[in-house]
Amino acid sequence: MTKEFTAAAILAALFMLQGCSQKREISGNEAGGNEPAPPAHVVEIRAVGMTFEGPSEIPSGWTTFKFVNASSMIHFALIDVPPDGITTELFTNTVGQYFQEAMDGMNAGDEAAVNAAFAKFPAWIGDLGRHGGPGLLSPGRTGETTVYMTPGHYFVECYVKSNGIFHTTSPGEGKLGMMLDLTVTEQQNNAPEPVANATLAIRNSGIEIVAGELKPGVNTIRVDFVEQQALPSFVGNDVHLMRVESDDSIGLADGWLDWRTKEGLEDPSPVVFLGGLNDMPAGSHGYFTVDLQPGDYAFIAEMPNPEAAGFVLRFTVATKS
Ligand SMILES: [Cu+2]
Repeated sequence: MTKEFTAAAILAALFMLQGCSQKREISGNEAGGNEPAPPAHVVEIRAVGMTFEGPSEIPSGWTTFKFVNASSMIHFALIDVPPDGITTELFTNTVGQYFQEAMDGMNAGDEAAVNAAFAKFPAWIGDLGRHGGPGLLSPGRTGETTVYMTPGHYFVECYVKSNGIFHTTSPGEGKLGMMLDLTVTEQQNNAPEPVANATLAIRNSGIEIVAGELKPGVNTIRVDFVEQQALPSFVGNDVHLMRVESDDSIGLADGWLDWRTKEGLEDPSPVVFLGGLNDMPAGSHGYFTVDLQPGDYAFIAEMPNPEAAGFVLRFTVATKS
């Protein structure tokens, strides 16, 4: 059971890797008009329909991913670190495909089909790493998430579902779902590390604010992954920011954040998400920036029943006095 769950967790991770993608280089020439070109450390990734658009190559260093959700669906942009030689195509045709088969089996209540799908996962799935990336972001919004990128090969993926189909799943022969290949070069962007006004610590027991405070206006939030874990559902610790607009907001989000259920991670989401930071290894840290109007919010994790696991942290942003 434990072994199966571990394998499943690994698979889940792989799932995330598959994603959409149209590759293009973002250059100053595309800024148009009199707008200055964005600095090299700001990398725009756009969600357009069920594809990602973004550069295929970026310099290394502290990198701010400006995640523009230009679609009508909720998405995230998880950065995966694939083992050597694993391409987005291979990932799509193996792990992505098998996750979808497992999901189809779950929806049909066919346990044998689920087990058969998980049994197909390649051994390299256990070597798949995660490196943060922008958290859940509702349609029409822009999020900013900053992580330190070392040279290498990465994938960006979104495994939200539409009509029971993971966004990472190939929409047809030879096509990628929400998956983007990203190569980080040896060239340095020389960007400074962001300065945060609040710091969150994530442990396997939950999320807490360990320094600073949230304020009205623009907040840069540092997230320290003190601990990381591989849950039976194949996901780990992360943090997303949601609006709390009614008494049932937390409960609705809590039920939605388990991808294994029919309604889980299915677009549209029952609450508004404002971004966050996806899974990173223990001992690492990243940042996300969000403009907060006065109101009620919660940090929450994408895992089964985050509230019971300690991964819901409510807070209120008061009106400026
Ligand atoms: Cu998506």
